[in-house]
Amino acid sequence: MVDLKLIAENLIAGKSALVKELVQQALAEGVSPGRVLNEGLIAGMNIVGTKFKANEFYVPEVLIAARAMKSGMEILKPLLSQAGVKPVATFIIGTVKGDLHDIGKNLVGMMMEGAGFEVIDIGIDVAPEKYLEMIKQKQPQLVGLSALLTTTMPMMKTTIETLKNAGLKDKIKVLVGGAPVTEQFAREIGADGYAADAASAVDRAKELLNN
Ligand code: B1M
Repeated sequence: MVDLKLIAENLIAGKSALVKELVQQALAEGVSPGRVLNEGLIAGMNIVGTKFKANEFYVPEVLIAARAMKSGMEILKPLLSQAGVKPVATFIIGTVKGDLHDIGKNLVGMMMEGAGFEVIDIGIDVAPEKYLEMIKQKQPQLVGLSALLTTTMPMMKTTIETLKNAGLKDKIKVLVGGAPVTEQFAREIGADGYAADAASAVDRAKELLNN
């Protein structure tokens, strides 16, 4: 019988092929996709997040672990929807208009996926109108804006105002982040939350959804 902790441990170690193999084995032994997800992949990514916050892991280790998570998720995804396992929530993330930086955004997306969120990545240089269109289409509970340039930070405010003007802001929570962004700036522009790094983004997202 596969110990689900072994899936978590190999995910943390970034062993993609082994994670995939163990996920397949657990399913073949009759473990439910939901348990494999929660006690294997999500449990592993939680530890990756904790290590990242504690500076025990850096960006490369997180990316390698996220790749291992994705290899397990490829097998689980169709089975989870068949079994009616719902994601924690839907999260749309993008880098705001004028800004082409995507490494941090991708990391946030991966950590959120690792925490059980359905993540819809709408890319870089995302205009407020594109956010609007995607929110209407996908109906997320949470929207993430990333900016790495001081010159694109005001675009976060413009995006939030666009959502307000369209009457959508009350229906969703907006999380912002990126190297130059601060908690105070987030408050000033009317965001619901701010996170300094990808692991904290998961914590903040969960707090926002519980409020
Ligand atoms: Co650019 N760049 N860049 N760049 N670049 C910076 C950001 C800069 C600080 C470098 C510097 O001058 N020291 C500077 C900004 C200065 C400023 O505004 N104050 C800068 C500049 C000026 C520029 C250009 C204008 C350069 C030029 O062309 N003259 C240009 C702008 C292009 C544009 O966007 N329009 C430019 C271009 C580029 C590259 C294309 C070459 C490349 C981007 C490649 C890519 O992303 N695919 C690049 C890079 C790589 C950087 C640096 C070196 C690294 C950024 C990065 O990926 N960090 C950066 C300097 C630096 O930070 N040391 C720099 C790693 C990443 C994991 O961290 O993105 O901070 P970060 O994400 C973190 C957190 O911020 C947070 O979680 C992540 C993980 O913990 N986070 C969120 C991020 N988004 C979040 C969202 C959340 C929550 C948390 O909720 C939704």
